[in-house]
Amino acid sequence: MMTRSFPRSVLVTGGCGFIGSAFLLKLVPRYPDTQFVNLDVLGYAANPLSVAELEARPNYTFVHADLNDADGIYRVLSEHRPDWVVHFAAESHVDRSILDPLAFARTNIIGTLNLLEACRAIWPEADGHCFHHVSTDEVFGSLEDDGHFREDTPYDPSSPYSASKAASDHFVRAYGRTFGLPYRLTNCSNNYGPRQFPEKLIPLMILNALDGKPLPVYGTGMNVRDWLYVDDHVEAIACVLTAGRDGETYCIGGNAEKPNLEVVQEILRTVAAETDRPADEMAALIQYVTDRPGHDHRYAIDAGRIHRELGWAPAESFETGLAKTVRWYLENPAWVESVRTGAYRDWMDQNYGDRA
Ligand code: NAD
Ligand code: TDX
Repeated sequence: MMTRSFPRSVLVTGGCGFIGSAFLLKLVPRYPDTQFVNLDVLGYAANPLSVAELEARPNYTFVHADLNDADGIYRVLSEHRPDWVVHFAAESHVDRSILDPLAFARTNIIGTLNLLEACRAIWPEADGHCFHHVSTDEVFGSLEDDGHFREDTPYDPSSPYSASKAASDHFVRAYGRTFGLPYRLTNCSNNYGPRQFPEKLIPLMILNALDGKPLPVYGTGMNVRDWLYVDDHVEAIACVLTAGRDGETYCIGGNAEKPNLEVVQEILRTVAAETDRPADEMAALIQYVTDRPGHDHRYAIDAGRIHRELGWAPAESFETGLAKTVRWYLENPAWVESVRTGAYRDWMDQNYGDRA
């Protein structure tokens, strides 16, 4: 297996979001000779507190920019001239995509195209460059009770979110074939872990259970997701960046399939073990609510390729990853409070307002 080192400069989009911040928190200290540029619009799901500890590092810079502003994106890329781009930024929540599909088309499709165009402009030669597109297993649609998604599974997206991610995947591959853009693409399963915005299942359930608020389970609670601890995902991307091949796709999964109801019950057990709240009192908070329209029944990833070819495998089981996650939310009340009260927006204005 041929490997390469991290280059002089890497631009990360969406680095104030959940997975992008986990990527920066791990890799900025690990590669002090690489300059990391975090490009983020600071949308509702961004929290600069997540990456505040990186501000003091000389190899880290934040740039406030919107993927939908083609000229602005071109200016940022021309100024920083990154060798690699790792593209996390997106509208990421399925329920919001049902309420406002156009916002997803704008950022996930047109925004990705603006970034691809800027890369094409600053990278006249493919050599030494890389566009890493972070995508989702939701592009493959829904599985029945058996079978797994693999790199060659046909696309069949169900939600406006997954349709917009599928479109962006197609554009990335088209830029590879048509313009010779050097890209790598990863499709991964549901992530969980510290610093995830509490609109997604796991942090929502943790925080609502702690607050004694209802725990809304969609439909029967029998929909299945394959849970991947966020730091395992970060290591998988680092592995593809250094050891993967251009023009290739890698599926990343956590090997941890669970029906949603089981996830919620496991969360309640973990919260009960870490606090003095009785699990049966919290279980009474579970409410079965109207199902999500177009709700995919099951996702499951066959991560055999990245394991065989690049030697990656998840380090966390669902139980160990969930215990770390619950503990993180308990030990970081300032982060939780900033998200809950919206105070993080004032913090953003004070700290980043002048950089807009
Ligand atoms: P997130 O919503 O937590 O963060 C997204 C970040 O992108 C935010 O910081 C936001 O401000 C930024 N952003 C949004 N629109 C932007 C724009 N127009 N210009 C610049 N920045 C913008 O999302 P996440 O969960 O960290 O997901 C990151 C990526 O991983 C996404 O591409 C998502 O599709 C993909 N993904 C996520 C999961 C998951 O379970 N969370 C699973 C598979 C794939
Ligand atoms: O309140 C809830 N109740 C509930 O039952 C929420 C928010 C979710 N759910 C269900 C819907 C799903 O079956 O839990 C499951 C997980 O839901 P989400 O956390 O919204 O994730 P999902 O829709 O599976 O998509 C996630 O994984 C793939 C990410 O949000 C995407 O960005 C990623 O691409």
